[in-house]
Order: sequence, then structure tokens, then C-alpha cells
Amino acid sequence: MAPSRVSPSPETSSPTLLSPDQLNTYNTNGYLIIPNALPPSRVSTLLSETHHMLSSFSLTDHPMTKFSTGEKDSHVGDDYFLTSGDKIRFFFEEDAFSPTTGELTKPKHRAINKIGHYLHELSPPFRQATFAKLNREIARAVGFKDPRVLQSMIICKQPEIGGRVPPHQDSTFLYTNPPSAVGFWIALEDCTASNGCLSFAKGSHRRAPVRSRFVRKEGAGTGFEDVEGAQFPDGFVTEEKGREEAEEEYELGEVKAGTVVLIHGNLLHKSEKNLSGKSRFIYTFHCIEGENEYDGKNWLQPPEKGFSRLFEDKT
Ligand SMILES: O=C(O)CCC(=O)C(=O)O
Repeated sequence: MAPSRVSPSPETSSPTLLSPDQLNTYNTNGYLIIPNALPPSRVSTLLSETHHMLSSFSLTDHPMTKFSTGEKDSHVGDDYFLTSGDKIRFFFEEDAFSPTTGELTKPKHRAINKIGHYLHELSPPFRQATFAKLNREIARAVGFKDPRVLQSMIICKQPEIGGRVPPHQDSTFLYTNPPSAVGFWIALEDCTASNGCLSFAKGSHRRAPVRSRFVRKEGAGTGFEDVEGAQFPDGFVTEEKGREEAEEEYELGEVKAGTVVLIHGNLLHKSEKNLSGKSRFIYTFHCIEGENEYDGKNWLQPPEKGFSRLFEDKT
């Protein structure tokens, strides 16, 4: 079956900064690369802010939580992580510690895997980068009615030790019923095959159901459980499942600093380890549809005032 477009909402007919070709590419491939979306001056401000955060955060009282993606059968789920939804917190690279002594083997600014998850409210430059007109236009163009920003992160992919992100779908981690997550991923440095750029299983958003979701486990910690609700967005035209996930082929997405990549929540994507001498800093935030069900099982729970409305004027 040929893939069809996301059904247009009344808002998609308004003028948008995305061309019809770009929208078609996103709807067909499940991702869209938008080069030069941010001017160099803005990228440089975001990078300076990142370096400032990395050099100034305190190790005193830090639980030294590592960001673990489950590759070694462990997934991050301690209190520091679970309560980070309305804070700016620092998670270490798994390989930043000596396997024998457990001591950090890198200076702290070279040891952090990611910073999260409330930069979009607490850091003025990242807030500006999130609630930018371009992002609102993109959200309208892809059919959001009331997009809510629910998390934001800086992923550092540090030189030599930057962790691999295994193939995944963002709606596994940010599940709504029906699924609605969309990632806005912004390169703050050039991303290449050697420093661990993203790669994408093109079109997989229309053939890969969201089968599992990342939840808070009863008692403590996090884990995965089967999705009982919808596995594709509402009204979404899907392809016959033609291949197993393991057979998916991934296309490299090498991009320059200042590029925005839009990622559909059902799209399988990944990034490899960074063994090179160059870091790969990016900023990403995710939106969900405000009216879709978001339950208390999700690892990330809303702050008291609820998830941030992308369409709210923050200026
Ligand atoms: O930046 C990366 O390496 C992975 C990011 C990613 O997969 C995501 O934000 O969903």
C-alpha cells in the first residue's frame, strides 16, 4: 500500500515555512532534515550555554547516575532520573568510569552523556530555541492541534566514550494513546559517521507499530511493558508489515551544525558510539498531542503546571 499523508488538520492549510515537498518527504520517510534552520550565532549561543552548564554543575551530592540505554540490560531508572522532568540534571556516559576503581576517568565536562529534561523552561537560550516560530510552524504543518513539549535534552556524545543509542521509536519512551510523539533534533555541532550521527530506517514509521512502552515499575525503577492501546497515530495509513525490525536498513543522516531534524514517533532510528576525538553536541525536544491520553505509567510525569504548550506565546 502506498504511504499516504498525515491527514491535514484545519491548521495545516495555513502558510507554513515547510514547503509541500518537505512535508511530503516527512510523511513518506518519517523524518525530515532541514539544513541551516538556525543561524550560526544562535548555535554558538546554545553551545556556550551548554559549556557553561557542563563546567559549573556540582559533583557534590550528585548520585553519579549514568545514562544507560538498556544495551547492557540496564535502563536508567533511579530517583535522580525519575524526578528530572522539571529540572536540569546531568547524566554520565557509561564509559566515563574506570571498570576497576569506579572512578571518573574524564573531567566532568567530558564525562556527561546528556543534560535533561526541563531545559525548555529553565534555560533562557534553550527556551527560545524551543518556542521558536519555526518550530511552531513545523508543528502546525505536521498536524498538531495542541502540541505539548514534554521533555528536552542536550546529548553530548563525548569524544572517545560517547554512548551508542540503539534502534528505538520515540513513542516507546513518550507513549500517548494513540501515539503522537514527534522529535525536534537540532545539531549544535557537525554530526558525521565518525562522531555518531543519527541514522534512520526510512519509512519504518508506517510499518513499525509501537509495541512496547517505557514505564515506571511498581515499587521502583523503570522497565518495558506491552502497549495495550493504539500502536500507530490515529487515522494513520500504514503499510503491510513487510519486514522484521531486525532487517531494517538504516540510512546515515550526516548533518551540519544548525540543522533541524524532525523525527516521527514511530520511526526507528539510532546512533552509533563516538570513538572519534570530536564531540557531537545536539539539542532535542519532543512534543505530544495535548488531547491524547497520557497516563501515570509513563516514566516521565508532568510538572504541576502540566506539559508546556508549544503554541503559547512565550515572548
Ligand atoms: O542524538 C542521538 O544520538 C539520539 C537521539 C534520539 O534518538 C532521540 O532523541 O530520540
